[in-house]
Amino acid sequence: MTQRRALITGITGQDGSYLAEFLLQRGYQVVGMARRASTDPFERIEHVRGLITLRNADLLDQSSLIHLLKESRPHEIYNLASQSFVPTSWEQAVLTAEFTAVGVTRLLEAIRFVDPSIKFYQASTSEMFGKTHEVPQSERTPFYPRSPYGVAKLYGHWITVNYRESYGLFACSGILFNHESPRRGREFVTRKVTDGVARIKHGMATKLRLGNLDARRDWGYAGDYVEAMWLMLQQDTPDDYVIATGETHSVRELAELAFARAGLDWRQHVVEDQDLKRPAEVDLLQGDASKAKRVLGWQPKVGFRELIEMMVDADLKRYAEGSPAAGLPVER
Ligand code: NAP
Ligand code: G4F
Repeated sequence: MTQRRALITGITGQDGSYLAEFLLQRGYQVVGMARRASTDPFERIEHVRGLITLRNADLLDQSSLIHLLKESRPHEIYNLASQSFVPTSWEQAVLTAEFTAVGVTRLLEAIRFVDPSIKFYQASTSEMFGKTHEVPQSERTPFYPRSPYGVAKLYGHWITVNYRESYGLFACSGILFNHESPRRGREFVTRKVTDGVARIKHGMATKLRLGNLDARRDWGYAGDYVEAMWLMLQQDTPDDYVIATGETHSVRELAELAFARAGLDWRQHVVEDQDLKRPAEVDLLQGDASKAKRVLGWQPKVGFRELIEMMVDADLKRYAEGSPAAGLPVER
């Protein structure tokens, strides 16, 4: 049997790194798409860099995508690349749409042009539910995005569905709820908190400024979620799936748990900052992943407490070792 080849866009991101590991373990030949940078963005995939092929292309550039597909001839494409930070989507709304919305069409067009038998995974998001119509949210819940990011992702979702229905592509949209890990970017709230805890514990800071403490999210572990992406492309027919834990917790609960892990009282360190609140908020996300459980046989393995403790422990260790990757403060 020929070795399966997978192309991952967004290979340098959190999910790209876990998915690359996962596919390598299953014997795949992995090609990672990265955009050209003058600095080295490969920190998250350093440990697998010698095992994968890296290629330059950009979701903004149609011909680079066509060339990449012609050259790498993948059986499966996982489109994880996007401008993924919600607050930036208000500051760079047009660019977010170019990457996160129209970029999906460029990739689907490249598939149509080069090889319509390629299976396609689109990284959709619970942000599409936004101002939620019901709790919990499933594949049948109406969408109401609340940020330019959410709107752009909704376009990406529907163009994936449309190309499946229009051209018969094997195209799946995974509606993933928030998923985190020690590799999460420091601007996202879980990692901002666990990084902040470690900095405070090591005497490098005393306060941590946060925005809306009442917002609630369904937080899972990224390592569990990449398996669901792969499972979607192994089915007989393409479809869309919600991937979530089914639990919801507030940012306040997150802070309490993370500080307690380091023996600290969050109330002495967390400062609520109005400037960090969003123009329009998604107040409550809680997913119903029963379809994924029934059809894919998928369910999460890591719970909320274990996830946050894993992240705090990793950041404490990083600072204890004086890692240069410990980085600069993020005030977002
Ligand atoms: P991430 O860490 O922010 O990674 C995003 C990736 O996209 C990076 O590799 C980035 O490359 C790449 N990228 C951005 N613009 C690009 C462009 N124009 N051309 C090529 N590559 C580009 O995101 P993540 O957490 O791994 O999430 C993966 C995907 O799932 C994203 O699409 C995100 O929106 C979506 N999603 C995430 C979650 C979550 O909770 N993590 C939930 C639902 C959906 P650079 O290194 O060059 O910046
Ligand atoms: O960690 P966040 O920035 O993630 P958000 O906005 O939910 O988006 C993430 O998950 C989506 C899936 O639903 C992905 F599609 C998206 O790409 C990204 O990965 O914020 C979570 C919540 C928000 O309600 C925010 O207002 O935390 C609240 N929050 C409170 N203080 C904060 C802060 N968020 C950030 N980033 N920084 C704060 O200081």
